[in-house]
Amino acid sequence: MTAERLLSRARRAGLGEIAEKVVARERLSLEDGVALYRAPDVHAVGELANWVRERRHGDLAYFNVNQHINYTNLCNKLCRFCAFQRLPGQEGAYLMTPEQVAEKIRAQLHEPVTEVHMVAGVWPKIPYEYYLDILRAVKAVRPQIHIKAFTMVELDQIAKKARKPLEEVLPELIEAGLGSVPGGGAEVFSERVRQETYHLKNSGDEWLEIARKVHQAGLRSNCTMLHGHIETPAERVDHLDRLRLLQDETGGFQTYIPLSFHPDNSEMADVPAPTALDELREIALGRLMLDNIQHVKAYWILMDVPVAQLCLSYGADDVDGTVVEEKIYHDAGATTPQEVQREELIQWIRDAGRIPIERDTLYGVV
Ligand code: V47
Repeated sequence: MTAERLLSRARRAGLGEIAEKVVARERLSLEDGVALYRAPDVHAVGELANWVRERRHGDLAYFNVNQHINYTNLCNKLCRFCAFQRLPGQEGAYLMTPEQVAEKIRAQLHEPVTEVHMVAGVWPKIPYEYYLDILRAVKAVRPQIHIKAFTMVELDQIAKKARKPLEEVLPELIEAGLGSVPGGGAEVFSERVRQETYHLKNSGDEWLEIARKVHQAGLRSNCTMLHGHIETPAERVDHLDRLRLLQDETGGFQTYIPLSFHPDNSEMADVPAPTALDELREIALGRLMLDNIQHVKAYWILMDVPVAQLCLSYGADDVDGTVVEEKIYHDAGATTPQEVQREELIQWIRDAGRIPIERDTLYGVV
């Protein structure tokens, strides 16, 4: 699409001034962000985001061959949106031993897996050594694999158990095999929302401070926002802006992933789930507001696959990976498969009109 057509389409949707900034590569303001959330024509918002996406990545769409391991569902944070957490003695509660984690890796040795994504609940009785042991257990079975593990919230707990500052703990985790950090646990930085739905979890400022330390230790991380529950458009824009400001400082975020709320089996089961149009808009807002983060991921596991395919024309350039055994979203009612074959993922991307590129965790082409 030419710039003229983009501008005239945006003007008809009342987004002319924002479109001019997009074309001129100017940073969008908080007011622009709220206007994009409130714009009735979501497709016009998507076209702006697609313009930015194609300017950065052309027709390329990234995926990887990965494996998820959720090593425990024991958690003391009691987030009201979460259906995965358990307390000891509750039905289904588990904590994998390092040997069980190793067994999960061994079970996929026949697949060309390049990454393990390892996150879990926060349980204070788990000793510091356990975290080092599960990293070493993975590397002992598959030395070449990249370990993307431990959200900022888990890292906070790990440092508490180590009784050392995070700055000293991170090099030890890296030595044991940690390669990068996933984006979870950020939820929405708004203190109002935190008090109502996850008051035991780190505050937004704390999450950002841990991410800063992670980046300063030389690790890349991802970042997320959990959307579609009780947060307002202004609170979402504030969240995106705070990610953008930290990125200006550290440059350590490589991918942004909006996570749409899945209400089933959670304490917030009465809150309606976001619609497909909400998911498309959220991807577009991420692409338009986060002008300094290279990638935007449509995590196919939490969307219907056709929605993830559409997201590739609404700002996303990545769909995550093959996954294998996902628990957090399937406990919360996701009906997508838990695993997909590499060839199927490639076909989904081709069917969406994009060129599939297999990447490793740090976006090296495989
Ligand atoms: O931290 C939990 C969220 C996150 C629900 O970095 C929920 O590449 C919606 O962060 N409805 C974990 N969201 C998943 C995550 C992630 C996923 C894929 C890729 C990457 C990456 C990161 O899921 C949690 C929390 O924010 N979450 N329960 C729920 N019911």
